[in-house]
Amino acid sequence: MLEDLDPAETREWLEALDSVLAYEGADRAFFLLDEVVTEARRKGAAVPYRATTPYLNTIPADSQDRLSPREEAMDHRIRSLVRWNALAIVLRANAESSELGGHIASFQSAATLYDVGFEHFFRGASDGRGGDLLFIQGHSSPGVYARSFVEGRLTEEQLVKFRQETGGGGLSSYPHPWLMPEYWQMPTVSMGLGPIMAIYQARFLKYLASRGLADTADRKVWAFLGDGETDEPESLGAIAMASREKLDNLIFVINCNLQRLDGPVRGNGKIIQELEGIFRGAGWNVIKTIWGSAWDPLIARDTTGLLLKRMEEVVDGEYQDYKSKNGAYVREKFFGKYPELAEMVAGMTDEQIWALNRGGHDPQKVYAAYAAAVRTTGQPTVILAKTIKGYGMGESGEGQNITHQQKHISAAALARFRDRFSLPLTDEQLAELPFLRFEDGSEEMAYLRERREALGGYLPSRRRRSTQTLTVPPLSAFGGQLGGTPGREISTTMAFVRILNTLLRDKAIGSHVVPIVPDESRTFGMEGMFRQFGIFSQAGQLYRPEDASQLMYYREAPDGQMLQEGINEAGAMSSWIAAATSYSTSDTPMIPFYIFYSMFGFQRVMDLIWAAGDSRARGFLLGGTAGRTTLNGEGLQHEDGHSHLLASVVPNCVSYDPTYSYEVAVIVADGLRRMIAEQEDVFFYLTLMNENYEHPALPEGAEAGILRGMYLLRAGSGTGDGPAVQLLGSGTILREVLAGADLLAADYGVSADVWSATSFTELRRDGLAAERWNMLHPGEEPRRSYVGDCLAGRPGPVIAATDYVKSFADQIRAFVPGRYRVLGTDGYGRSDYRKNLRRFFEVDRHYVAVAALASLAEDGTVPAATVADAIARYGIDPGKPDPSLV
Ligand SMILES: Cc1ncc(C[n+]2csc(CCOP(=O)(O)OP(=O)(O)O)c2C)c(N)n1
Ligand SMILES: [Mg+2]
Repeated sequence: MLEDLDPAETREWLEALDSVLAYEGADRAFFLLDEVVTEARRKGAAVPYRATTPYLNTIPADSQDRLSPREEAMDHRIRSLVRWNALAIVLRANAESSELGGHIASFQSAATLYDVGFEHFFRGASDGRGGDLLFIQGHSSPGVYARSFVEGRLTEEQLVKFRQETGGGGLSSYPHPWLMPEYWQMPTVSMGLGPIMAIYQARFLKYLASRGLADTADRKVWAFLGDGETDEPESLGAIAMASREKLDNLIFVINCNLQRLDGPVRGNGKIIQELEGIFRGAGWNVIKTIWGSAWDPLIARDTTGLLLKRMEEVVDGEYQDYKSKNGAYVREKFFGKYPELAEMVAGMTDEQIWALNRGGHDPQKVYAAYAAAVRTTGQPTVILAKTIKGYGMGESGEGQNITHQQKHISAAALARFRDRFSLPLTDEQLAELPFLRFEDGSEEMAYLRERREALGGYLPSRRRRSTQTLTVPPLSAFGGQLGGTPGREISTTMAFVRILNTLLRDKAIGSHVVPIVPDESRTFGMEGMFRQFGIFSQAGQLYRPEDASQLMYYREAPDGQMLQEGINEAGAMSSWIAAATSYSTSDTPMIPFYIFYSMFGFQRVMDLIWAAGDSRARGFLLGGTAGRTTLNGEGLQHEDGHSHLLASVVPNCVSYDPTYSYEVAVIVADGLRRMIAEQEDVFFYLTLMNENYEHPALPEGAEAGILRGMYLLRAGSGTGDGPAVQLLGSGTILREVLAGADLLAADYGVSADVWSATSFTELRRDGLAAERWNMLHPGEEPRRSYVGDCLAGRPGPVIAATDYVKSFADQIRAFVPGRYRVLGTDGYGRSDYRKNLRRFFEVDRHYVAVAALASLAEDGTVPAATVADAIARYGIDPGKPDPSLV
């Protein structure tokens, strides 16, 4: 705070300002102030930047949009029942023990924020426009179920099965489209993912409109966040994009109850002011809803600014403390600091002081904020609403540090809750925790229905299938990839880019394809698409690009098809999710291809990929520059040897490690069939490599094997009486396997069948399914795994080699008949030539041959001396350190 060196002079300036405000209005006052500050800066005065405004409501009391008295009364009655049901859902679920969990305090603090939205703002989908998209704070879900019950959308049987889902018909703990596919749209409970996904959903709605694919003009994306949640880097990490892209269809509502799980969010500061500064700095429209209407008369009487000074000097830790106590305590601690303030409230009772409400609990203030937010153009809006965690829970939790996980409420506190919200329950009924709804034919029920009808139907609600069915091209459309590349060496990345180009030009689905890159187009040879398909930019291109004279210049356009997300994998993944769920959120199926450095995929944004699975996303993820020894020069942080293992644990992710361009084509064509034509809720992950080699043509009849995970690529040359082995390989290492087979034949007369194992993960899933069926169907003809089908009767031990950790190929061990040995790239990567890396990680042709001979020796088919001979012949040092440990 600066010192006032000349109060008389200060008064003169302020009086001048008062008169401008009175006679010429706020705009003129702002203009003059801005001129004065600019002039001072120009003259060299150091005018400090202030990102924040006073700790007051942004919307003054006299310019609020208002609910009518009837609406306010109706809303209050409805909200009271919703509050009660939300509490009863959790209390009843935990009646036996606390095993099931659930949260009460978060929703009680946010009830008004949701309620005003559901009654007056959130648009349903039945108006044909697709409706608003709601990101509900995960642990507030009991409140949303509670409302759906009052609306008649959920039954009592469902409510009593909160968090009891395994038998069917239960309600999921948090918003999960996977578990409640006709209800929840957006998974949110991993903190931080909701906000970033919301930003990209809002941008994708603009993309659809800009490209003429869907009318999204009236739709809003509402994201509800906790104040503690804003500490997640994902929550705030993309907010500048939202303002840059002028996402006026995006509204963040941050429930500032000042607490997170353990304690205060900013005990020593003010979370609302901090967030205001951050969002204003990032170009957002910020609406602070701090004080409820009960404060308005006091604020109006604060002519000296002393009340504001007190409001500003008190930190959040104290504000929280006040609300865990009582009115007398607030009088003493807050107002009592200054005699003038104590005097201001001298005529008020302790109850009246206690009733000085916070903005987020005042429906009029919340309504005013929402009304202003939906009117805002050219900017996203954030509403910072101050609330009380555990509102209404009294001594069982209000404002207390323990409240987040409180699942029990004393009988006395329950009775006070009933009284406070005028619930029609006797003391005896209280104990039974009955769920409450209004009678059919009641005024409240009629009002509820009328409101939701006016707003286009009930929410949340999710579309399972798109009504639009796109015709996907047959495999033959990718003819260029099926015939091989005799005499030409290309990478699978190149093959993929050609496939993508074919799809982009396809008459039926071309406009639905969304190529997404995080600043790696040139890495993957996709820069040719810039000019042809354009990079999406609402602003178009306000400059002449440096390379304008070139064929493949950098072109940005409002109808650009590519999403170039900058160096931002989380953002790119969020864009992919928006496109991959567009069949549901906008009834407009899109086909996103997100291509990234494979090391910066699953490892970097696994939690978003998990949320994509939960969201029933449909689309393609492409791990470019994949393989620990194939991306050779980049070293430890870049060389991916495990993304396939990570992919394998996502239940609806179908993943492949193809070697040849025809395999890529067959897999993409099948992905289109499953996800787009048949609307199956799966998504595909393919690894693509940057190593160039010649590709053979699609072998006759190989398609089914490619998709199931393995097919015989080359039969061994043996006649049947000599030693034989079965060799499996994937990705670039399949080529080492082929070379190893040649060595075995030439140097040791061993015949090797070589299998292309396009997906160890799909093979394992198939094997596990067969094994499970057999366990549960004793006495019936056992089923055999596909691996078993392929290898049954084939001579010799089985050896697999990949560019991934050994666990990857090891997945199928249980289904391999006979001896099984696995080579892989366990350990940290490092930079070198591919040849040296493959030697180092022991996955090159020589190791393949030695491994095969070692297995034959263990089977007693060849003598141990043969293995020793090969080790010497291929120059392998047996004393070499284990690469997984160095
Ligand atoms: C990534 C992640 N980390 C931790 C949690 C566990 N968690 C759930 S709620 C919560 C506290 C939330 O505080 P806040 O965001 O302020 O929400 P409030 O309940 O106060 O509205 C925590 C830590 C989580 N769900 N996700
Ligand atoms: Mg909080």
